[in-house]
Amino acid sequence: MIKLCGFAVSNYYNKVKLALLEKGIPFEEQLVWTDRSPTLLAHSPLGKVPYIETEHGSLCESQAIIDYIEHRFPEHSLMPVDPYAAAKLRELITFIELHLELPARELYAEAFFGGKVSDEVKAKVEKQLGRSIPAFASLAKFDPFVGGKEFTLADCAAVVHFPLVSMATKIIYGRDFLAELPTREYVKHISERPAMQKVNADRKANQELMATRGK
Ligand SMILES: N[C@@H](CCC(=O)N[C@@H](CS)C(=O)NCC(=O)O)C(=O)O
Repeated sequence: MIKLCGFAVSNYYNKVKLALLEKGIPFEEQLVWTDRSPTLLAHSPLGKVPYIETEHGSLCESQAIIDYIEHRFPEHSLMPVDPYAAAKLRELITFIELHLELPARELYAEAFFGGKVSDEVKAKVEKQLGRSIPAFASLAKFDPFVGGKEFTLADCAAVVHFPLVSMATKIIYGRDFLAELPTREYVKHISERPAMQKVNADRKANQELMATRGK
C-alpha cells in the first residue's frame, strides 16, 4: 500500500493526498516533520515533504508522485487521454507552482511564521507575481474547474496553492493579488467535495498539533 509521508498543513502534501482520495486509492499516512533528520533525507534528499513509500522504494516531488499514481492506478483517471489536453493541464500546474506559489513562498516566513522578509525580496516577489498572475489568468479556465469541465490533477494543485498565494500577498502587501481571478469561488466550490473536506479537516487538526509543538 502507498504510504504518504509529511504533514497535513503542507500544501504539496495535500495536493498528493487529494489526488489519492479523489481516485479512491487506499493509502496510509505517516506524520513526518521537515526536521532534516537522516531518515527524512534518505527518502527526500532536500528534506522536503511530501514523499511516498512504495514497494519499489521512495519517491519525492509532488508532481512526480501524482504522475506515478495516475499511471499506476489508471482507473478514476484525473488526466485526459489526449496528449495535448494533458500537457495543457501540466502547463497550468507548472504556472501555478513555479510562477505563483514558489515566488509567494518567499513571503511565508513573515506572513505565517513570525519571521521577517526584506523589502528587497518583497519588491522582487511583487514584480514576479505582477507578470505571472496575468499570464496564468490567460491560461486558466475556471469552467468550473481550473482547466475546464472536468476535475483533474490541475485542480489538486490549484485548490491547495491559491489560498496561500492570496493570504500571503494580502498580509504582506495589503492586497490579495489573486482578487481579480475567481479563485475564491473556485476554492469554495472544490471544498464541497468530500475528498477536499477530509483534506481540510485533517489540515486544521494538524495546524493545532503544530501550534502545540515546542510548547
Ligand atoms: N517541489 C516540491 C515542494 C515541496 C515543499 O516545498 N514542501 C515544503 C512543505 S509545504 C517543505 O517540505 N519545506 C521544507 C523545506 O524546504 O526544508 C514538491 O512539489 O513536492
